[in-house]
Amino acid sequence: MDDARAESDPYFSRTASREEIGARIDPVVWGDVVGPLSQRDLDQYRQNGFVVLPPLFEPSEIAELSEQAEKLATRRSAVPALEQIEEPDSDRVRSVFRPHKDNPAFAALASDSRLIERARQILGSDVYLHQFRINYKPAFAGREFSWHSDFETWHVEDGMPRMRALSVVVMLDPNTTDNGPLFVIPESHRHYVRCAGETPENHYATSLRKQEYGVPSPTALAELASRSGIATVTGAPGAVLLFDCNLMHASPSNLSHRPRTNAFLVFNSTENQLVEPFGGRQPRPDFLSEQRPGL
Ligand code: 6CS
Ligand code: FE
Repeated sequence: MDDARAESDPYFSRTASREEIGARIDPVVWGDVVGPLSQRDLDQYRQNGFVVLPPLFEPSEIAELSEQAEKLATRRSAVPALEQIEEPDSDRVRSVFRPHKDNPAFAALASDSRLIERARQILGSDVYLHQFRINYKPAFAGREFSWHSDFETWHVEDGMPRMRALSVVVMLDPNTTDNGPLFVIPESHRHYVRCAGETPENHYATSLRKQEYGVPSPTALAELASRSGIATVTGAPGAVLLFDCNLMHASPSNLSHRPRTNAFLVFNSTENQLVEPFGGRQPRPDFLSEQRPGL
């Protein structure tokens, strides 16, 4: 490892042609904030890097959010095109960022205490919304997401200093083994894959459709997966997945006859505010990383 580099940035990545698996130096559960998660939930989260909670939302709440999500998926001229991401091979909507900006149902979800209290409990501090998106996977048409650690991108491209953030996924449809569910590598959050290659300018313009940098090699993925395999995350509508920002995850295309729409809310600790991107490029736009201090 490049020791001098690591001293100034323990999570440097995409600086060399060689990839490397390093260690996480941050806690997973930061502790000291009391909340609704049980000790068992916290232990599972700490050990595996994720935990699936049974539905926290009523069917009527999920029905309303699903209806609103459908509305947001139709292209709206008032919304910057960049916030509505299309599939790599068609003009179908793949993701809508910032659904809370002009939609009361998603605005309410963004400040829902059921989510915030749990995020606070894991991160051991107050939290704020770092990124909010809806990922759509229509029947027969929703495409895959490559293997990646979100943190690797957020660190290099957005300037998130430490691993003190998490994703809260609210399932708006049943997530089943055949409709493009999330795949995770349990325990991978304890390692850090320094990816090879350099980040191209304005990488986000292509990476949100199909990510190619910040994607570990098959060798690194095999090494991580050989320890504890790959888990498929399934759940009923309203179920909530909490997963660590550095958990290796991916998802296959939806080849089934049923859609899979999920809301992804990323909470960051208020003690982990963004700084300048560690990869040396311009910060990405606000819709990918909210509350960027005036840099
Ligand atoms: O670049 C990002 O921030 C996003 N990309 C992926 C594939 N996952 C997390 C995040 O939404
Ligand atoms: Fe991701």
